[in-house]
Amino acid sequence: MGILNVTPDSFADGGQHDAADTAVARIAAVAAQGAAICDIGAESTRPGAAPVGADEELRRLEPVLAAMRGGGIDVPISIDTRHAATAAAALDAGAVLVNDVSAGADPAMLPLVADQGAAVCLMHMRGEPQTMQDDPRYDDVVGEVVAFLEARLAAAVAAGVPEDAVLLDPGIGFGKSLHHNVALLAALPRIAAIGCPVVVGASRKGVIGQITGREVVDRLPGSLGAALASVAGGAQVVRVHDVAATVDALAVFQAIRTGDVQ
Ligand code: HH2
Repeated sequence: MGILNVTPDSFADGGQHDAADTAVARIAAVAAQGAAICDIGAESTRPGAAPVGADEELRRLEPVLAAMRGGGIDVPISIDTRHAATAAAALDAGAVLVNDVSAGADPAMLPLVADQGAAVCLMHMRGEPQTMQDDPRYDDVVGEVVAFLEARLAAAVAAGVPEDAVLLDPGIGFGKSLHHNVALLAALPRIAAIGCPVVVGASRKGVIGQITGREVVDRLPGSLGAALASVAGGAQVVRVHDVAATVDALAVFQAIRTGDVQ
């Protein structure tokens, strides 16, 4: 899953793709580099970010939605939003997946996904982006995240979303310390055992910086380590900024793991 943030303030690519031409070019590049899906977000959810309403999200997304409606985009699109109104507009323009970092907190979100026959990624977050990194605490981070994801999966199914249309994500960096993030990355088999495809987004995040001592722009090697470890642990989707490098790393990893080389 390649990332496109049409935001002025995302932590890794803020301000790079918020003009119409650069956003559409980024989608084409993500596809050409081998991503199976392009995840488009219009609200930064980095620690400390102020919330963005659906109106502003839709204003930022409009050029991309217009390109989607015009048929100029040939990679499956995921819409990264907490707002059902934004998800509805993106699904209407052809998106196939709603990536909701609040796991369906908007009461209209899960019924919308069910009605539209879309898929949904439900992510664990503790608190709100603005304050989530203020001393997050858990008694048992893995157990609490697993229980939350199971409960949100049940809520999605109750709303009419088929279980096989749900993906689950432990939410790396969303209200978690370094130790919490590492514990969750090490516990992916437990999350995968819930039975849904697992998504992991660790690309260029603070956990990579804390382990390697690198600034955001120098976190590609560390991010590749996290992507490979995630897939080894059972993740089916890795959400990344550096698509070409990740595709190559995964190709080598999978060839060795399966012995399938032509
Ligand atoms: N992380 C971010 C945003 N959306 N969605 C899922 N499912 N999993 C994640 O880990 C995840 C996510 C934050 O990363 P990014 O979009 O690069 O930055 P920002 O929130 O600053 O736009």
